[in-house]
Amino acid sequence: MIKFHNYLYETKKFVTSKASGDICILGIPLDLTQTFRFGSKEGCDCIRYYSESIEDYSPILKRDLSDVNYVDVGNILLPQSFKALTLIENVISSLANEFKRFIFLGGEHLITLPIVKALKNKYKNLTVIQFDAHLDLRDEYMGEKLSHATVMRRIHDLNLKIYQFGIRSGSKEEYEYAYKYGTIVDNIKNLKINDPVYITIDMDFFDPAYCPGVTNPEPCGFNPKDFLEIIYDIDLNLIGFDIVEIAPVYDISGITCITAAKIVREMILKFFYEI
Ligand SMILES: [Mn+2]
Repeated sequence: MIKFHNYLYETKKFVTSKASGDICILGIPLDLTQTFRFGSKEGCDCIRYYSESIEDYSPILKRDLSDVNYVDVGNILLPQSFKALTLIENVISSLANEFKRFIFLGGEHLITLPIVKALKNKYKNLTVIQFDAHLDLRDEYMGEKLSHATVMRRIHDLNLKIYQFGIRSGSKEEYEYAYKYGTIVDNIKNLKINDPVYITIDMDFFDPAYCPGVTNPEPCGFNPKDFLEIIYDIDLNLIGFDIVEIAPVYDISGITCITAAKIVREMILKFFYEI
């Protein structure tokens, strides 16, 4: 976010050695396994650009970003190949020694796999909450085990507890898998989780009327106000979160990116204000 005070993006490379702070913002511009609408690697920079239009102050939380010690370390320079996954995991393992909390701006949803792999080494019993229209529980998609359509299955394979919320799309097999393991939750506010939590937000969780600029829009979704009311209401030991699957080329008015920027601000101020 440009509003993020120690913005270091102009070097257009990863500059964590110059950065310091409690909270790290990292862009992960991966757009590798899309099969429908492309362009998610531009998401991180577009969220930053549109964040210019929002204030630092949250009138609901009565807190201000200027009172939070965060740093935007820019984007990882990535090849658009599966080698990127190892690179992402290594960078985040290194960041995990320098920072206490993490915000990742995607990029496609597959980035959540190396992120979680890196963070679970430091945070035992890491629990993952997914806000998404899609289950992403396929064992493989178009012959590929690693895909934005299989990412939650691969995370579940790591023996991590996952909760899925906002789901309204998936194959029969994915739903059977979800029911077998009880991953879908209807009411997120009632969850009592004492373990460290990581949240992944696929922007297609929201209704396409509010967030049209996504790779796989799915009708009948949530509105941003309902989402934020959930966020204001739940208490979690949140270690980090990501926002993925924005395709700015389809976000003509910028509303998807502005919504993402506002979510980043509110989640920082809700969960990372006193750490
Ligand atoms: Mn999705």
